[in-house]
Amino acid sequence: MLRANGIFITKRLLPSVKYSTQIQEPDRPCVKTPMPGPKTQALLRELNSFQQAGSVQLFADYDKCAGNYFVDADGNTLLDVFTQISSLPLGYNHPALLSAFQDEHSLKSMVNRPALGVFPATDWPERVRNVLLTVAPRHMDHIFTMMCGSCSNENAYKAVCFWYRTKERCGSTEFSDEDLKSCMLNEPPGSPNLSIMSFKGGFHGRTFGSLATTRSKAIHKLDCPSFPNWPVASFPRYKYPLECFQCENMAEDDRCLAEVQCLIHQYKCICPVAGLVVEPIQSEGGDYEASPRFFQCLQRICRENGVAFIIDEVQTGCGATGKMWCHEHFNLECPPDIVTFSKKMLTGGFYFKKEFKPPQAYRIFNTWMGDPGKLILLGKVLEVIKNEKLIDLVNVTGQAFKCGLHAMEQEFPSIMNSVRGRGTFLAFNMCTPEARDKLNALLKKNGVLGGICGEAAIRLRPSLIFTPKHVEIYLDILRKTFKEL
Ligand code: PSZ
Repeated sequence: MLRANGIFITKRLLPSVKYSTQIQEPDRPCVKTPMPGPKTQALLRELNSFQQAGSVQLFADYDKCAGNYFVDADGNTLLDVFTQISSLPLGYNHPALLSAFQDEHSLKSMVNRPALGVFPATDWPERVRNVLLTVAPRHMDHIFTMMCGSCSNENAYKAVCFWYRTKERCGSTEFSDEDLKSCMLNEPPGSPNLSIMSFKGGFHGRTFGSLATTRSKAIHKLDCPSFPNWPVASFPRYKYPLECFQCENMAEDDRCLAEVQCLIHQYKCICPVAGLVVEPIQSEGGDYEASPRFFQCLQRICRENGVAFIIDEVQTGCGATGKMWCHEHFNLECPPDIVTFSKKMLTGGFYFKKEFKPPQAYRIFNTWMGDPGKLILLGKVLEVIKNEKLIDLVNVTGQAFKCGLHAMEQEFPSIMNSVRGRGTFLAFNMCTPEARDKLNALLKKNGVLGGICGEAAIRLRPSLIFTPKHVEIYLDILRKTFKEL
């Protein structure tokens, strides 16, 4: 039996494979100095002298980081449940990744970084097929690679607008003189009045187009010109525990869906909605989830109104929710039109249906369009996920983690509530924003590097090699920290 803070799970649940978690890593966190420690403070002063370094929490000693443990400049060893904003699939210094460039061909593929849109390597088509397309969402067999999450969304929106205008031109790929002239003045019809709808609390990036759809916090958007006519709808805010509020939460789904429907109609005359972008679990905005039914209905509304349905899996993709893609939990009637990714996928990009392939070359394009080196690493990551059944591990660990958090919620009902999420992609709320910030700071002092989101939530984003053993360590420290609050 394994004990996860009062919750017992039988060993039978654990798949009988050797996990890479058996790679060398510390047994427990070990904090030696106050944080930021003296070396970290000196580095912060140095960096801040030529950069706005106010966001930097710690400097890492990446030579010493191992598995689930982050080691900072002052030698503090922390259990990492935030993993570089949810972007480390296999923890730190995984042997499969450290050895990825040992052969000369892989090394040269990394060193000679091509402009992928014009001079890809001879093995590029095979590599994309053997790596990215093997994990493509069902029936999504087209893909562009990109640099990061923001530019994946940015280019997905462009692909949607090309698709929409091509439909308006009845499939013709000819542009009128008026189109050609007006777009150079940023005016319609060449630069058409079209919009991408997003949700309150959504986060889709910080470049101008993606930022226009980001609605999580004002600080991300302030002082940047934007698209005033891009609509925003409510995203469900559920009451917890879910099983006690089924009717209320279903009514909440319906309220949000009615708003989407209404906005699409309202914007037909103002700035027609070409696409709608949604996170399967709103992450940066506060870890708000929605039911499969909500997503099924949302997709239906999009389809009925000729609106492209874009799912942003930048944070939720690559296994942490217990499926490769979080939207696989939703049993959608048909595949989404576009699925964007980055973070744990190591390269950015987006999967799309054939009809979203731009009619002309060079329209979705930039110099690098991704990086072959990252695809080599991703190939190794996917091999490890498969060989070591890491998605099964996520489900087992996630179950222990969620049970443990529910037990804590009962033990400390006045402090924490609303445990939620899928797989190890979990979160809970603290009673106040201040208590949340204090908890996160104290957790660090006690050896846990964690993340926050929304107003009062703690978000858990361990890598895929987090096991029930790590859950137990986390919950022990959480309990101890609650008593210090
Ligand atoms: O402030 C934070 O906590 C951040 S900073 C970046 C993120 C959260 N997330 C990136 C992100 C995302 O979570 C979703 C759902 N879509 C797009 C992005 C943007 O990706 P990047 O940062 O690679 O441009």
